[in-house]
Amino acid sequence: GQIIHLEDYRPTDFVLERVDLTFELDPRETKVEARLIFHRREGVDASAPLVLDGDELTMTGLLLDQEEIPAALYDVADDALTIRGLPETAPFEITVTTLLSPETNTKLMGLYRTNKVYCTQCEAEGFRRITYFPDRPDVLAVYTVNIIAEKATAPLLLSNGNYLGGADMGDGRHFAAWFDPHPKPSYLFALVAGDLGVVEDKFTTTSGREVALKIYVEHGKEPRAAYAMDALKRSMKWDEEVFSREYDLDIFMIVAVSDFNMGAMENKGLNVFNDKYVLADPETATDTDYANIEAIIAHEYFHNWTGNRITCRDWFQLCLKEGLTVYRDHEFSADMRSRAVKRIAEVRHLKSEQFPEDAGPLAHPVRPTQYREINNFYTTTVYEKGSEVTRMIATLLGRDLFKKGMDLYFDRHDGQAVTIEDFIACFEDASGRDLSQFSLWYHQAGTPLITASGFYDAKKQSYTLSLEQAVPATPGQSAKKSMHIPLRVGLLLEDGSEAKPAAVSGADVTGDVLHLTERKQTVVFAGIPSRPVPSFNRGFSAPINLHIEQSAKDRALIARHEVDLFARWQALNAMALDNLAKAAAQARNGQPIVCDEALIGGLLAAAGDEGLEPAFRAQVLSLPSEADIAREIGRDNDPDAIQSGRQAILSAVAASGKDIFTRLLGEMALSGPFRPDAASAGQRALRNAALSYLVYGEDQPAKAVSAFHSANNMTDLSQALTLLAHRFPDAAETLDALATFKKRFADNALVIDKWFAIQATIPGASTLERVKALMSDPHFNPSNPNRVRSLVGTFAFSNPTGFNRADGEGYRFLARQILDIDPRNPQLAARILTSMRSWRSLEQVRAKHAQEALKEVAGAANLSVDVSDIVDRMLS
Ligand code: HT7
Ligand code: ZN
Repeated sequence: GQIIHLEDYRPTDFVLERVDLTFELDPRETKVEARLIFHRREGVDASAPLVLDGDELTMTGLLLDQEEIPAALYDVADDALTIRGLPETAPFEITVTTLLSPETNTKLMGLYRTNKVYCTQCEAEGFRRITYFPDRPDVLAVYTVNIIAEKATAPLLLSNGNYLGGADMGDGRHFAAWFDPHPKPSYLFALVAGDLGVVEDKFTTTSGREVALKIYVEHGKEPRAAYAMDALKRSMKWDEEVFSREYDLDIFMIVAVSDFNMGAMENKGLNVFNDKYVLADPETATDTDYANIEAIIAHEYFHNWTGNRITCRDWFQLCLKEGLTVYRDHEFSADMRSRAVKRIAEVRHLKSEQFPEDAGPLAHPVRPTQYREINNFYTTTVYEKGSEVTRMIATLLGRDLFKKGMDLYFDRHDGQAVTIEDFIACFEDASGRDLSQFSLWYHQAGTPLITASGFYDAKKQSYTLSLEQAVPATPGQSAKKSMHIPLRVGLLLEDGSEAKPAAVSGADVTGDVLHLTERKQTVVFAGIPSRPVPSFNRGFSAPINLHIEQSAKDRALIARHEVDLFARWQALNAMALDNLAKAAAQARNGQPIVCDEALIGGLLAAAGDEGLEPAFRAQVLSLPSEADIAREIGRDNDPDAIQSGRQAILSAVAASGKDIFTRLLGEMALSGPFRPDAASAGQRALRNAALSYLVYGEDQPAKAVSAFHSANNMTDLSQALTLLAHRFPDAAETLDALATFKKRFADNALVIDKWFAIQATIPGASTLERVKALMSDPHFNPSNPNRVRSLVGTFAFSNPTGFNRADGEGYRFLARQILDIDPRNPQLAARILTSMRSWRSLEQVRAKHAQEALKEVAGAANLSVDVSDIVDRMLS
């Protein structure tokens, strides 16, 4: 596990021209023949050897232009094949033969088997587990792939690009050939072979080309792929309309598999998906599942241009494709659904996942400059903060110039492997703006904190905002420069109308965007008739923390009158967070917990406001989570006190809002067949939010039991089960409902995952024993990433009181799990371990236990680089 540095980047000595692969598939002994045509790059020393990457390979043949290479001219090490004595200028062909065992490949990288299906995962460095290869994203080549397999078990043989043809081999085997005309890096290679069902459709591009669409799923599950297909067609159309991007092959395929380390993979023309993000029907999928499927189908499809046609020069540039593609999928979902509600959900996610990462030991820049294990950099910072940085470019430039910059990017760099600097240059060239200070967003880690205070001068009719920015120190970066922060601000007058300043000085302003560029800035708004209430960071225009003293009354004014719906939610959320942090302190000190009347008033007013869409009202009612409260408090956290405080606030809101909630239960009821659209989902969300308060307001499970029995879709059913399990964990009704649910969905692993997750998040110390018991359930499979994430991952990430037990047993349990998973699947182990990234903000007894558990992991023998990288950074 050496450290790789960005500054060490050099192009390869040899240029790869073409790749010809032949796979003879077998569960234990797959033979791969790779024919690679290279030439020495101009100017490269004639004695320079060819060095190819490898990982856990068995090589059985090595030829140069079809002649065996003498042993003296090559070396095979664990991770590399080095060949000397190669032609000085002429192109040459290297043929490497390797043997693989897909069935025993438990890392799910390279070629592996899942439910009898052969499948590959090559990003980031999985191709080197298939053959020796220059396995880096700046090596682009055209691939031909021949697949040979048993006809009976693998009637379907798929790879990237267009289908060339196939034939029966007469010996029980058959073959198929695929050709991908678009030069691509090895990480986008894919092969799938097996026996699967298919859903087919067509899409005609703007220029009139017909594309065959195919989604492959396990036999019998075809009807559950209909929504994914619909989302795919909408994504294709949207990318044409909004980004002028057309699809570029005759066929686009998606394969759903049940063992997968991440959500999905954008292999050229052959996306491979975790089946969780393909399969949906009303009986088994929640509204959240539908929304995720839509977003991830879109995300992977959008990669065809942002990632595949234009790819990354090296893995430091990961945000070039990921941040940009997340931005694109966010915009897509905003157009498909409610923009404001989508933005609220995005910001909630960003704050609960990325902000803690940026504030802890794993903080790193959106464009890092060093790594030990690239798999550990598929982070929320690269993805979600990377998306926010792209969004800020759009905010700075405005819609038209942003589009012009994107068009220039596609034009200038199609077919290339490029850097963030190349990307930024397109926006500078398209707009004539200087984005050098703005670029710090890519290079400085840590969430900037803006401290603001306002002063109104009635005599001068002017309003002065004093603003100060600070970027916290992060690992490896102690001193930070001032950033260019585009902060959207509105000034609301008493009657709720927006002040229109006669002049603004002290900062550049475009529309309602204040451009903060200095550490301290004093901005004066002239011509303000009365004391205004500032509404900061409308639409969450910048991913920052804001510190401002604002009264509940002022926040309530924003919540009632802001034209920006996001800002309305933000005001209520801030009000709630203040109150919840206070409640935690009161609980910890044994004081009575006080719920602010303004908060209750604000929440209930929004809940009952029929002028607002139900999904928005549901977002308002969903209080900040225990993790959000811990983040707000920042240090010396006691999860039990946070939970008690939150519980008390919830009960107070429940008591005051009983009538409204009861009314909403009836008003938001839906009739007719289930529809997964955003409006229906919003009604279900508001109804379930109301139900949740009603259940928390009572001592009896009757309402939850009745909701459980009357539910006719998975959203309502799983919500009811969650309420029962979390509020009445030991009631006979709960045991009964859990058993009924399990029996009904015993043959659907994705639904059983919900059953695991609901139980793993039951608050309190005794859940650890429950989780341990569930690990012996026949439905649990320690080798399947979805099962492990649902039970162990959900417990560690999403059960603050259960996991952070004061006696440290939760941490010790996790340490043992990590050491158990690591030898099989290091990526999965490393990811789940990041659940402990905020351990330093716990109170000292828990923090000490957490540190000891981490040390236990760090000290274990034979740790993977993945886990040792994470644990070392967390302890340093
Ligand atoms: N680009 C994909 C990343 C991915 C991945 C990375 C490491 C190991 C396994 C993986 N599977 C997928 C997913 C995406 O962002 O679209
Ligand atoms: Zn992606």
